[in-house]
Amino acid sequence: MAMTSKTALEDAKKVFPGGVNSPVRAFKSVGGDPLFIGRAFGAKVYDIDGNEYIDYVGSWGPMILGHADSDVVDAVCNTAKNGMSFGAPTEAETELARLIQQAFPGMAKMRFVSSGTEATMSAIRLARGYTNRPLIVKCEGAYHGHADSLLVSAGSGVATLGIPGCPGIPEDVARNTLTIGFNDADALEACFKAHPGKIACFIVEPVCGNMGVVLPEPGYLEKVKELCSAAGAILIFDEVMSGFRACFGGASRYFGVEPDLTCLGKIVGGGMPLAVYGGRAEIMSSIAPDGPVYQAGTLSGNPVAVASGIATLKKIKNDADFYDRLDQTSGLLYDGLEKIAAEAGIKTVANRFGSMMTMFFASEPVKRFADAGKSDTKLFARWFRLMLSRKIYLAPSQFEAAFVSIAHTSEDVEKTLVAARQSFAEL
Ligand code: HOZ
Repeated sequence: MAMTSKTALEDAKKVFPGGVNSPVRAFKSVGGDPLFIGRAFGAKVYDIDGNEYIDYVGSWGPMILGHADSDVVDAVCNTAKNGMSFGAPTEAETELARLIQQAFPGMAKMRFVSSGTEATMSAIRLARGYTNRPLIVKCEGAYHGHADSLLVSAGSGVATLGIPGCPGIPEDVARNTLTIGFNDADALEACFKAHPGKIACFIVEPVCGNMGVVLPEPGYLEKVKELCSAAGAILIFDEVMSGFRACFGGASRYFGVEPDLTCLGKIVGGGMPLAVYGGRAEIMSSIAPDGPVYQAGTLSGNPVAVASGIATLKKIKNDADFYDRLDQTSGLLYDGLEKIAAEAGIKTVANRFGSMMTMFFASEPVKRFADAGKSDTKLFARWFRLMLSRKIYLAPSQFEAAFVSIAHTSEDVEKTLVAARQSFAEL
């Protein structure tokens, strides 16, 4: 008998905790069962039950070209035919690095890894190794992957599931992570004052994505850069989500603030497991084998993932009005949702950075996690399910982003807005 999403989940639960390989996929905070996906093409995903959905999850960010883009698929297939992994350098890695440098000129030197978690974890180690300082500062509700030091007061699945503190992280490790509110430069200044010469870095998503989308207030990024420089601490921008979302570059290019180190993932691998950290050459020269800070990986710079990244970035770069078109479609969706929610009398706050956005079921502006946390998550969950029943696939959490790809058409957006209007009416 053919499997359905329901029976596939039961089967998966026998081998995976919650039946999934990453917690937010389990739909725990919105109810119902996750869709098991059979295939995806362009802006659509198809579940194994035979349904077609307009997809705003986009594999949680990477699929900016839409699913199964033919140039990317060709690059991946052709590369795989010549070997899947060598554990040795290839010329293509340098080619991808050069492309990344065009978008992130501050990444004078970089290191490829396989996931955003690895990138941020390694950047933190580098910052500590380079400065010889123990403490790090992060923002409440920010999620920088699941490394021990970074799971303190984390967003994404940790916020979604309401996990207060993660067992398994020794007190001694957690103590070295200080947390402050996003958009609160005074709090960062206070940290530097309270711990002089002890803070290795401030790691921040310049545009938050993992507490839902939250934008930096004017002057905030400039101020944190100034504070970090004055304190001799490394400023790390985690642009795993914001990288390539609003321009051929990141929030650093968009807002004109250059960090010391940058972490990228998702789009940079075009849907394959590839991420990267990099920045000032002087700092990066502390990484082994040039320096003593050790970090390695069998699949780092994997040729198939690198080919996918090159094909993706080239396609974006060579398309002169790529970001204008993407912005137009994203704006249509964002403006439409705001208008429809207001007409329905539902209090929402929508935040957008280029092609990533979150509609919070909140009544006050969302500038940090404390604001996002006031959202009516139960109402969001009902709306999510109503939208899903109308074949619109959104991230199953209030504290995540919706991603628009270049494959989304204005018709897709119109259909989404019709579904949104009907769903709001039913709340
Ligand atoms: N950490 C991702 C969301 N920000 C979730 C990844 C996944 O479940 O695939």
